[in-house]
Formats: sequence, structure tokens, C-alpha cells
Amino acid sequence: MSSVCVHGLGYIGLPTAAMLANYDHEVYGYDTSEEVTEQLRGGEVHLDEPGLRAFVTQALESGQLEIVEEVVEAKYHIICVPTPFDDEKKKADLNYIEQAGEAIVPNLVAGDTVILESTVPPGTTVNVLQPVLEESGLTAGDDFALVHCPETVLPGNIITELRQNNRIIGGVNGVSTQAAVRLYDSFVEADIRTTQDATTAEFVKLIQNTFRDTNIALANEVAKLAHDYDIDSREAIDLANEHPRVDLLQPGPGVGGHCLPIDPWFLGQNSDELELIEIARQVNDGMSQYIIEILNERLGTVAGKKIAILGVAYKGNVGDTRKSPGLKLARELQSIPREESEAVAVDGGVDVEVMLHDPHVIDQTLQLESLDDVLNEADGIVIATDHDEYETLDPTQIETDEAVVVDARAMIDDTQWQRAGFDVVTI
Ligand code: SAJ
Repeated sequence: MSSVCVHGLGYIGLPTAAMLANYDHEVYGYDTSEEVTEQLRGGEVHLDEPGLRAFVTQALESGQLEIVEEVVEAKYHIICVPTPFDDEKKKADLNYIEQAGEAIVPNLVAGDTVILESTVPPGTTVNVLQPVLEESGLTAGDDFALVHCPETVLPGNIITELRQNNRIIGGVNGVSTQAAVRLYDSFVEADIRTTQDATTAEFVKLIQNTFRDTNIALANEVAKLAHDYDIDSREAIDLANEHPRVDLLQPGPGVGGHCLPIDPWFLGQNSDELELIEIARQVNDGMSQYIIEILNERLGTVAGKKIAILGVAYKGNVGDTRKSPGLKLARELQSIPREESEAVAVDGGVDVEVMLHDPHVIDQTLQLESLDDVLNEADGIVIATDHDEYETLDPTQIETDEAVVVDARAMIDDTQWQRAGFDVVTI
């Protein structure tokens, strides 16, 4: 068993620290936020993830996980800090990675291993982190091991996927790679694939999420084409996927979360070759305008109308609103320029009343309303998130029966709703 210092106790770092501790490693959890470390020391888990509280409590109570105030010496350092995305410049901000590296420098001893798990543009491990760590006077590959091992867990299923997902480990040399393999081998039940190159490991993680984003863009374009031919896109995709070598994902209101809409840009950070991938991003980002077009067409105009958005989380059954397609749609509805309509609001935009509902999101800054209120008053209803709760909506219980419904997640039974008088468009 080894000593491990985990840097960054967020959605990846905290479950990883607890996992290692529960597999008997001697783990030190460090976070630059005092609020986070204080809460954890008091037994409070600051993240909403199934099973995480019990998992962390077990690690803390066994004494194998200690939350520390300063970075400590350890055989392994695992960096799980955020890499925020600058939307304007379409670039990753790597400051947290550099700061984590600087904090390791005074604690780095020959024979240690430094692992970067954060998602980063290709080249970051060797071009950004390595020079910082070498300020210690030690050389990567010769004196200490340095690797990239991307995290691949799905929010909502993190603890299971930490054990069961295949891992990819790329070190700056073979010795580095093998040092990291030994650690992951102690809890990963799936395959551990290696590459003698940290940049390849970084690249692989990014093309996984880019594959998904581009696939969804194709599904979204298929949905728009199907609409023009007056056929059901979901049925068409389902039938197309009968082919053993076809696997289209599902269309929707756009792609949210902190990975799929961002990682394609990381991929192009140090290259000029983004072409298809950039267009796919535009297709997915354009879905909110497509929904507004449908609403305009069916309602005459959205100006002066009340639009209910069901779901402001970025995907079903989670409470995370990062890059949420529902919120993007709300913002765009509220900022339609006045030249596009006669109905002008006080602030100069078009007067659209947007009402939001989400049973999973807890956010005081959003004015979330009750399901009954938004449904009974709406001229237009958009289902933007595939929360289970929306599957069982009963159209006969809604006071109005003239609303236009844009079901961007194919959640409701359109025949039943049409029978109840609603004008339903499924994307
Ligand atoms: N979505 C669609 N259609 C689909 C599937 C998803 O529109 O058919 C939308 C979702 O509603 C959501 C967005 O895409 O708005 C992203 O959701 P997701 O479930 O595809 O992905 P994330 O961001 O929750 O997690 C992804 C995962 N990557 C892959 O599956 C390749 C996860 O394994 C990664 O760990 C995570 O990104 C990450 O951290 O990179």
C-alpha cells in the first residue's frame, strides 16, 4: 500500500481519494478551498453524488483518509483540479494545474510519481506541468515518474465507474507509466491500457467526448431533416441503429455539461485542424434557435407569449446546470432583438415571459416555479431535460389545452397529448 496525496477534492478528486483509502492506501486529501476542507473534516460532503457521502465517511472513519491543510510528501500525487474554459478565447485556463504543480515542488522526492487526471489540451503534461515540477531540481522520467491518466466517470455513477471503467495511462517514459499502473491496479477492475506518451493519453480523453458531441450533432441534423420530411426522427434513428455498425445518439435541445461542449475546443487549442468538429459544435449550439423557430412558426410569434421550459439541468435526473441547454434557450428567448418583432419589452428586447421548472435543481438565483403553475399558464411548453418526472405528465390535468409543446427529449406520448388538444412537435 502507498501514500497518496490527492490535489483537488471535487467530483473526481474526492471519490478517488475515498476509493484509494477504502483500498487501504494512506491518503491525504488537499483542497485550496478552506470551506471544502472544513466541511469534510466535520463529516459533511459538499457534493451531490449518489453513494458518495457514505463512501467518504467510511474512508474518514477508518483513518485511511485524512483531510490536510497543506500539501504533504507522498509516494503518489494525483492532480484533480478544474481546468476552466474561457468561452471568448475558446481556451483552457491551466492556472490551477500550474498552482498544483508549484505546491508539489517542495514536497517532491526522488522516486515519487505525479499523476495528472484533469482534462487538459494535448501537450499540457509535458509542456506545462513538467517544467513546473522540474523547478524542484529533479528530472521527470529519471528522478520522478510523470503521467497523464484521464478520468472518464459519468456524473451520477462515479463510484461504480471509478472501478469499472477501463483506464488509459500515458507516462513520459515506460518507468513512469508502470509506476502509475501499480496504483490504479489496486482498485480498477477493468482493463488498464498504457501508452508511453502522456500527450496520447490527453488526446484520447478529448476524442472520446468529441466523438459523443459530433455524434449528437449528426443526430440533431438528422432530426431537422426528419422534421422537413414529416417523419419521426427517433423511430428513424432507432431503426438505423439496427445495423450492427451504426450507433447514432439521440437528438435534443443542445449539448450541456462541463465536458462535451468544451473538450472539442481543448482538442483544437494547439492545432488549426478543427473543421468538422467545430461545425458539430455550432449545430449543437444552434438547437436553441431551432426550437425558437418552431415556437415562432407554431405560435405565430413568441412575442407576448408565455413559454414554460421543463428542465434546466444539463441532462436527466441530475441537478447540475452547467452549460444547460434549457437555460441557454431561456436566455435566448429573453434576448430576441426588437427588430424581429412588434411586441417590445421595457428593456428593448421582445416581451417573452419565460417560466422555468426543474425538480432536481436547487439554485436560489433561478426563479423556479411549480409544475402546475408553469403548465397551466403556458402558450408554449419546451421539454428540455429528460428527467423521469416528465415521462408521466398527464395532459388532461393541464388547464390550457391549446399550448404548443416542443418535446426536445421525446419524453411524452404525442398521440395522447394531441388527442387532448396540444400541438406537439418532437425533436
Ligand atoms: N446528450 C444528447 N443526446 C444523447 C446523449 C447525450 O443530447 O444521445 C446530451 C445530454 O443531455 C447532455 C450532454 O449531451 O446535455 C452531455 O451528456 P453525457 O451524458 O453525454 O455526458 P457527460 O458530460 O455527463 O459525461 C461525459 C462522459 N463521456 C463519455 O461518455 C464519452 C463521461 O464518461 C466523462 O467522464 C465526462 O463527460 C467527462 O468528465 O469528461
